[in-house]
Amino acid sequence: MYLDNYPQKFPADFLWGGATAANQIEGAWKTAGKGLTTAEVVSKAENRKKMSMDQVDQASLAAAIADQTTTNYPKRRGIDFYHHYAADIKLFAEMGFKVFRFSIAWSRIFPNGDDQTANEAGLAFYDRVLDELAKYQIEPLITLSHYEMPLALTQKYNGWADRRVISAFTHYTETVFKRYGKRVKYWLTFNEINTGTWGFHATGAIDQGLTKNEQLQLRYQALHHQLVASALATKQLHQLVPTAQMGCMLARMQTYPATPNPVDVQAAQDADQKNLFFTDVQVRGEYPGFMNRYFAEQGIKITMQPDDQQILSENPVDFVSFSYYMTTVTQAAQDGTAVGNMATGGRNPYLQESAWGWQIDPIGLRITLNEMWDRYQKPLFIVENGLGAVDKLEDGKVHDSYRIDYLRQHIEQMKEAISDGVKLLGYTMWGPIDLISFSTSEMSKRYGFIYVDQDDQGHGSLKRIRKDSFYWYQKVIKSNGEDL
Ligand code: BGP
Repeated sequence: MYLDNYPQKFPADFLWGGATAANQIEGAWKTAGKGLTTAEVVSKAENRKKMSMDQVDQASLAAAIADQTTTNYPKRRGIDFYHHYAADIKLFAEMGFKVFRFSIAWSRIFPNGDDQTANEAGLAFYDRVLDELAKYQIEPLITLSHYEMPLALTQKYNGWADRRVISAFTHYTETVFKRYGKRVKYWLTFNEINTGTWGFHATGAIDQGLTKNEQLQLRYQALHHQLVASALATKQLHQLVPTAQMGCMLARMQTYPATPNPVDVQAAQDADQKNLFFTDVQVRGEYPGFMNRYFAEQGIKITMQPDDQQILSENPVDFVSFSYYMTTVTQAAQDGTAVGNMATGGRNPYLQESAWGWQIDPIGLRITLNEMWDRYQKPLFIVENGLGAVDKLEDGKVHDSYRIDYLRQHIEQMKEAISDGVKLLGYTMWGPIDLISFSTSEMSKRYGFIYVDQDDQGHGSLKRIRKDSFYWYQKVIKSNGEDL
């Protein structure tokens, strides 16, 4: 017998689809009893030139808490998916979607995050969304928390910085598992959990005014609470719905060493480990040694309750999901620390970049898939990937060949990785319908196959228009990735 066989096609049950988040599409920010979220009060546009994104976010969040004055209008409007969901899902079905990733707004279910009873009108909205998906046999993939937190919990507890938020979260997750569990097989806990080290958006914890070390202390402690909450939600799901599967979600950014100099290679490995730390805990169930060393060296002390370690080790996730937009380059600095790691992004002369400076690296996706599979041996799911671009609407059409090129190249590399032996469950490209950008809060950074007639100021008919890429993706799904 010879070993002369390897997969050369996408598996027949491969899940093709698209991904969104509540605060970037829904709108209807105070409809049917919904509470405010942090995402709806941070104000991105102002002061951007003077401050970093995180500083702007934190300053406006602090102001909103003090006097409720700041407003993120685009996030409050979204693309009004709340009222267009049926027509939008019909368009996804027309493309042949097998899966649709969306998030539940916690504050639609519990307006203050920790209310005793759930808001029935909020629960009913997601019932309607699920009904619509079922109509077209589109599998839902639900993110429990995507870059937002009920504002009341930030006011009361400073978000995930406080351990008490864990029980508020698990009350919420228990409620939605009980309500939707029978109809939803795939779940994710926290979107891009690692970005909690970058700023408040993922933790809902304000830390402006603290020293760098104090900030790190607060952020990693908040993240510890999220890791425990994630494990507890996984436990609940497995108990309540044994057939369902829980995934973790990482903003994966492979980083290359700037040169073959071992100090650069080591610095790149170090940056990579800090990125993979989160999935390491969620898959392997314990803090990796390199982080214990890092915490000790930085004077960071993670407070754990006696059974935290057991909770983490007994409840690993079932699959590993991640977003993939770019790779970066890391170089060792004179003092041994890394320069140009994930957060700061070193330039790679071999790669082109998007209009927003995101380095486009399809081969990096194959490398990433191989490394993640090798490290975890758990099924992988690419739950975000795509090109943010300014589209031109001409005579009612959008000729977005640049988007098709980007996606085609990435899908080709996914296929290579499958041939390499990687187990890949599916692919939900980011923003199948144009939505509000996370980083800019603008409409004009578009990802979609479907154009939405709305400008940055919120003017427009909200009409949905199929772009050229719409028909292309339809063909890709129909041929199960053969006709690219
Ligand atoms: C990811 C987020 C998404 C999304 C995407 C694109 O980090 O999970 O919410 O928005 O990035 O980013 P942006 O909208 O800033 O272009």
